[in-house]
Amino acid sequence: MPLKLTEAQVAEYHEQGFTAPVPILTEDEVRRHRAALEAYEGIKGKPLAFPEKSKCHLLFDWADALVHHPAVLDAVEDVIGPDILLFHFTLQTKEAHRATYAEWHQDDAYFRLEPAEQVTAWLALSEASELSGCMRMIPGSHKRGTISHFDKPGEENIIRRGMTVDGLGPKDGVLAPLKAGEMSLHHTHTLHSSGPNDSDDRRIGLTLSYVPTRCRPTSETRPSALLVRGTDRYGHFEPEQRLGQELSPEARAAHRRACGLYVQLAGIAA
Ligand SMILES: O=C(O)CCC(=O)C(=O)O
Repeated sequence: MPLKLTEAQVAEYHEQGFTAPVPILTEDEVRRHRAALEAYEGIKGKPLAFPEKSKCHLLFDWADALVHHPAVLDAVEDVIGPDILLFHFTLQTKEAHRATYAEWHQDDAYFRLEPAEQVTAWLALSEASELSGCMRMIPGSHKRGTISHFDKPGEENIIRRGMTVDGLGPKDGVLAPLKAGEMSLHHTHTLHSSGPNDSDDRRIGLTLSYVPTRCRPTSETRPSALLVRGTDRYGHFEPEQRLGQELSPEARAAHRRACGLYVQLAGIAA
């Protein structure tokens, strides 16, 4: 019996390379976590940006709570098993009426982990609809393995390096719309993209990249990861320590180090 997903969603994940929507947060949780993010943005006077939007679970209590949320981890366990590392996390916000987009890509192009079992949990803190630029997926593309990518950075590209593949347009694939508090799961080889936000609200999404502890980096860099459930019998990643005091000098230093390792691996701060 799956812990969180339905049997049909587990089958869909393995057959199509993604499943959505998975209900995760209550309305109150959405409100609280969004308010915590936006309170900080209010102090700074701008949307959360690099480097803070990358691996923000090492800086902010709201982000630490979400990467450990039992419903998130139950759904992730349903597809990769009980020993789980958080490998990466980027807050992906599209401001209202902005042309921000993501090119078609596989997450594996950046992460380069073996075996190819990384799963991205994309959790919505506001509505992700076709109008606000929700994700699009190519069903079954995860069965094609690693596809050759090239860099295509753009001013409004949500991922600065902008790796992409040939042969797909902005309206290809199927939409994966989510209400605030819902999540999708997609496989590391699933081709996905997203379009602009033409709505009146910000589209706020958390891309939570989880791996089973048996996954290892294929690069020379040994990136960091945070054990969020189970046991790590392998030690393939430099262990991250769970956030102590939000935004403390210690937290800032740990965040800087982890982001530095990730940049060496992926060639970007995203
Ligand atoms: O949030 C989005 O629209 C796209 C994010 C994405 O594709 C990624 O982070 O890999």
